[in-house]
Order: sequence, then structure tokens, then C-alpha cells
Amino acid sequence: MVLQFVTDGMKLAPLNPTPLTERDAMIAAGLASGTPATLQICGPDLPRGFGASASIQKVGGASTGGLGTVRVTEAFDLPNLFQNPNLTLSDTIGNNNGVADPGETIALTIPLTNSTGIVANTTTLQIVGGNSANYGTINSGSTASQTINFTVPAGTPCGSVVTITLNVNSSLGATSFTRTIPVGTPVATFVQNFDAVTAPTVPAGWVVTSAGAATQPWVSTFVSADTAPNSMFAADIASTGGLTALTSPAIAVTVPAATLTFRHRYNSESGFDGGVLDISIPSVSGGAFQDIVTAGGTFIQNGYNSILPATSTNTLGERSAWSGDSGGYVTTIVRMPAAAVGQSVQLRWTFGFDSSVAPVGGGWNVDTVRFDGNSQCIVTAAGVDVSGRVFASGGRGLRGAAVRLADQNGVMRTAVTGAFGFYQFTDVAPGQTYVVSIMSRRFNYSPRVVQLNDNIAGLDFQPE
Ligand SMILES: [Ca+2]
Ligand SMILES: [Ca+2]
Ligand SMILES: [Ca+2]
Repeated sequence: MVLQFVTDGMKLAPLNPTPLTERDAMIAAGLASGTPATLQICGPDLPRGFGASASIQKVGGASTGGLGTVRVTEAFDLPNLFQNPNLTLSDTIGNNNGVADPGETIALTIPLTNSTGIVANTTTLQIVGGNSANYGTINSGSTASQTINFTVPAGTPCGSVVTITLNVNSSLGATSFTRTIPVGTPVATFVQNFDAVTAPTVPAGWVVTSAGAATQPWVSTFVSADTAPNSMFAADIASTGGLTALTSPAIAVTVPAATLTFRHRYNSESGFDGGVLDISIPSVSGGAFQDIVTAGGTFIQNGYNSILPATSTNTLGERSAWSGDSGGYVTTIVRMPAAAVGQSVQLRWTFGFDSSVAPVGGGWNVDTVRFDGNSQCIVTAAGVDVSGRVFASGGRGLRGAAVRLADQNGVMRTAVTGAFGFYQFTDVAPGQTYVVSIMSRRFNYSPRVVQLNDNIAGLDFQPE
């Protein structure tokens, strides 16, 4: 049967197949046959490094001769569930401001996707140090989600990034993922929409440098702005290779959660001409510019989509880049490197091109730059306890009396006294004024008004 998948797979594979496209085509043939055969196919391939997470980052391609650099990442793992698409968080059970805050309990909705070709049974997900959930059976080609509550540790600094580990178990075996949750509401500390200048001027504090005889340096332009009237534009040139770089003013990074968000559209010779994002951190290599990912930054959305060729007249050769046609403006979000915290960084957008071929009017527009360098938080205080004793006449405790605790909005909780007249309310929200009153058919008690900032014990009631 496996042989059949191999021959079927060869028919399904693209022209000039790589070992991985052949492997995937064989899996596709196996799936099309209705038989879950991926393990049978991947199993024998594992010793050759064609396991589930093997990948080929670049398949040939160069502007002048050769096939460029092919990078192969070997893997020896079996297929398993994957945590995608991105998990989402809700804090409606907390302070409902849309972000995680220190001490707050949030609800994480965590999808698990099965694209292995095999049914996953008895699937569970455990947040290390937190709660877990049963996902049950996840069929191949399906995604299952569960919502799991997670409490951000109370002492978490505002603007930090909490890393959580998700341990997943099923009949496919164990696998694990780490995910990050920024803590606090981002605070924009720098914005630039390029709209206050007259095209082709560059805003004050921004610097353009270029190389290559035919290069047209970055300019502001009223053509194809994201926010009107202007965006910045670097043209894709189809003659001698060159590049142009746009460097921001220095921007303070206060917290680890800091992100850069910008809008851009690119239409370049796909795979050959493209744009990159660099950063200068004064404390790293004397502030030399390096690629944002190399520096430890993380793309949260719309990261690089291509690798430029090694052998090319594009001096950005062999770098990851945005290349090809974005089909209009897209939003890229990137988290700053840990090394940038406490530093003032500069960001640099560089567009490079080789010596031939460019789309008509092609190039790279960048607009609507926002830097969230700081965060603010609503600290969720831990609940406090209120306790005491209700007395009958003669100094005895009164059993079975209803004790009411009403907050400023009239929301009421009731406790009933025990055998010796003791009562207790736990986990009461602090920072408010409460009225505590006693309901008894035998005795009258004056209500007590308390400002609750901490635990209160010994809130006793004597009959009038
Ligand atoms: Ca919140
Ligand atoms: Ca603009
Ligand atoms: Ca080109």
C-alpha cells in the first residue's frame, strides 16, 4: 500500500520536487486514498531527516546563474498536534479592559489543530503551573478549542511578557509549546504618519542614506498613502543594484512588551528585491545596526516572507526580507529585543534591489509608524476577608443569624452564623465601603459601615 502512495505521490508532486515536496505529495496521496498512512510514510523517512517539522527555506533561484542557497532543516519527529491559529485572551472575568493585568484572571482560548492524517484521541492540554482542559478527540483536518482560565501572577511587573508553557498529550504522543502574554495596556511613545511634511521631504529627525548609481532615495510621496496625504517610498529599480535606508530618530524602550507597529505595501521582483528592518541598540555592538530578528526581536504579525538570493547584485543578499507583492497595505507588528529594554533604539527600513527586473511603479511604501515603548496596568488587588461574631444577650454566640454584606452598589452577600455565632466572608473586593447588617427575629443590631482595605477580623455585633 505504501508503494501505491509513493507512485501516486510522484504524480502529485510539483515539477523539480524536493525530498519534502515528494514526502508531502505521498502523504496527500495517502490521505486521498482515505487511509491514514502518514506515519507509515514518515516513519521510514525519519532516519533521513524528513520528519514532520523538516523544512526547506529556499528552493533555488538567483538573478544571475546558479540556484542560490538551499537551506534544509532536518527533523526526526513524528507528526503531532500544533497550537495554531494564535491563542486569544479575554479578561471579561477580570477588569474587562482587553489586556492581561498583574494579578488578573484571564480566559485563554487555545486552538489545537490536527493536520497529521491521524485521529488524536484523549487529547489534554496543561498550562504548566496552571489549569488544564480536555480536548477529547480531534480528527485530522480539524481544529478544537478550549477556554482555560489563567491567573497572571500578582507580582508581575507592568509591561513584562509572561511566557507560558502548554503541554499537550494525546494518542499521537506528547508535545509542548511556549507562548507569550504581554502584561498591561500598550502606551504609544512615538508616532509618525509622514503627513506633516510636503512631499518629497523627509520628517525632521529621520535620515536617508543610499548606495548604488541608479538608486532613488526614500522620499515622502502622496502616491499610495496609508494615512493621507503621505507615505514614505523606496523605488524598485531595474538597473544597477543598490539600496536605500530610512532611519528613525532615537526612541526609548521602557518595557519588555514594547512593540513597533507600521503599515507597509510592497511590490518588488519577488525573491530578488525586497525590504528589511534593522535596529540599533546602543548597548549592543556599539549600536551597530543589525537585523531586528538577529537582534532578538520577534514578529507578532506579518514578518518576513522571503529570503533574498546569496549570489546577486542585491547587497541585501541571503537576508530574510519582505519581497513580492503584498497586495496592498499590511500591518507588521514586532516586539523589541530584550536587550533594547532601558535603551533608546533607532529603527531602519532598508530596501535593496538587484541589477535587473522590477515591477512598473514597484517599490516599498512605509506609513503610519507607531511605537508602544511603555505600558500601563490596572493592578488587581487580592480579595480580603471579613469575619466576626454575633452575640445574643448574655454573651452567648447567636447561631443561625443571617449576616449581610452590601457594597456601594447594593450588591449583597449573605453568611449565616455558626454554632457559636461566628461568621466569615472571604475574597471581598477591597477599596470600597460596605454595610454589614444582621437579620434576626430575636434581637436588634445596629448596622456597621466599614471601609475595607485589608482583612477585618473581630467585626462583632452585640444586641441593642
Ligand atoms: Ca485586564
Ligand atoms: Ca501617512
Ligand atoms: Ca530586480
